[in-house]
Amino acid sequence: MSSTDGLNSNGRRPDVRDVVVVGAGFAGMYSLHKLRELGFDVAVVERADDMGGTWYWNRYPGARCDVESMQYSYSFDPELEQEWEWSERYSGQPEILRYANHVADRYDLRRDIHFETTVERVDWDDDAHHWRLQTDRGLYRARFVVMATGCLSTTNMPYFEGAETFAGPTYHTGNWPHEGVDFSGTSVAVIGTGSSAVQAIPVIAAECRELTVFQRTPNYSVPARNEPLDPDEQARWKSNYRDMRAKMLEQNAAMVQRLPDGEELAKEAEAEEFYERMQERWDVGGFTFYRAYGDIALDAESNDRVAQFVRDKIGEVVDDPEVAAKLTPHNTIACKRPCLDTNYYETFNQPHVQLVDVSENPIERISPAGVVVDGREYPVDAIVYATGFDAMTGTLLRMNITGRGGVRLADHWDAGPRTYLGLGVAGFPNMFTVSGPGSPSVLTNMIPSIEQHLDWISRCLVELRERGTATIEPEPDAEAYWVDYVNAVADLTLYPTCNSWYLGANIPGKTRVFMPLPGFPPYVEVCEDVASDNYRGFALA
Ligand code: N01
Repeated sequence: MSSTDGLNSNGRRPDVRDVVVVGAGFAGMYSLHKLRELGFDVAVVERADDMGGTWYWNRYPGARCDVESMQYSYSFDPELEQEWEWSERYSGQPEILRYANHVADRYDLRRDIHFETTVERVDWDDDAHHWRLQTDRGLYRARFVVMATGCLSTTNMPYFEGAETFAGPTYHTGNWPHEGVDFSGTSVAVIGTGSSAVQAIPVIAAECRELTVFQRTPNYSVPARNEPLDPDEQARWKSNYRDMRAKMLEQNAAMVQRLPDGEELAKEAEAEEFYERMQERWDVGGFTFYRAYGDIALDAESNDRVAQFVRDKIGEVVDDPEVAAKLTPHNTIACKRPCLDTNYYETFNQPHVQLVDVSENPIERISPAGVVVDGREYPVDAIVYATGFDAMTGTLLRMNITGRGGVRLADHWDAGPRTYLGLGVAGFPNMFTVSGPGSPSVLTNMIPSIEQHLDWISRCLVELRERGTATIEPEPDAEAYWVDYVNAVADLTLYPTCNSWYLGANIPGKTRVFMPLPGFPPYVEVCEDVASDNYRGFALA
């Protein structure tokens, strides 16, 4: 497609592309492939020097996907899914990054990706009806922008007095050195006990001389039971991939579990039956644990029964009762993103690993020699910040986006993110957010969610092209309705009851709003319905 026969090309400047996609992770890669195949003139801008998004940045020891390999992959090309061989039940970061690179080569993606290009401002030009993206490598113009910026792509570095005075090296799990880090013979501090730390701690402990973990909130973790992928299982999936993909899309989290979902209420189960069911799932490993009963995320009494099962396990696994008590959470289980682990609790039985509880006495400061808590200095050679991300909104807000009439996205989202379907924002025409706030996104297997969004966006762009429609944007009423709807659905669950990053509670000053929408299948139905009903709730002009 030439630059003159693009979307509503009348009077269009030759340097205005059809679409600029921001980000070259799994969302950006599929955006490029899909939209290019449909004849759009697309460029991708990416701040990293290569593909992979999350899997490019998160190279910390033990980084691994919590979604099983046969399901954490693209479905758009049956040949691709047949030819790629996964080696483990859950893929490690290096293997996922190899897969991303394979996809990039197979579909010749690199030629339209501009690496090492950071977006600094994004402005809608009301007169010209296009976006201007100012980057550190120059200006891009596009009729449409696709924000494929990821949900967990801006790291959270909490302020600690004296952090800059620390004499040794510091690392953040979300921005790990590519050459790797050799911890052998050293003493290491890990700050944080979220999913990243739960994966990294056992691996760092196996390498270093001494490990000190600073824990503000203990976390529930269930064994992943990772293992080499059984070739028969891989063959079974491959011989039936279309059906399996369809089954995945019927699930709330867009992934099938190893055991069937229990529909019964946990609080009503007989003690023996309850224990056997939970134990079976504990042994099988993975998120199937949370599907044992139908009401774990809905009913406080049922939830606490399941939480107690995990608390008891911590007590059984951890030798020192004081350490076990510190590691034992008392909040709602699965309210923060559940962790899967390989020997996490067991690691605290090793004599060179110590746990420092900073829930009541926060980290006071970082000294040149280490971490200071309650007046005591813990000397270390290196500090690993496993302190998470400014999730879902951080990266979008950092790009200084202004929409119609110069309205800043930061102002429009002052009281929390507002979107329609998690796909668009009122006053920000022709801008699509992939897995944006208000969509199931982080509560699902991300790759199917990404594909669903991109399939919807590309259908929309094709239809606009066919009709000669220049702009699409959510109507303010539709957006307001959607924000209320997302909150109402979240309030049916126990999710809003703890300080999670889903709520923005991990970032000081961030407005607390539950950002993702629970439930993938009903969401997909609404998206389809909206598109089929002439993009109901969107203004087309
Ligand atoms: O980050 P987190 P993460 N002083 O925000 C602590 C995905 N992921 O990088 O709980 C002391 O969960 C903080 O304490 P608290 C997954 O979706 C996926 O681990 O706020 N501690 C917490 O313990 C996951 O949920 C995979 O009290 C401080 C930790 O830092 C998401 O990424 C693997 C502190 C941050 O935990 C984020 O996980 C890994 C302070 N001032 C991650 N500030 C997969 O397998 C923060 N903390 C796909």
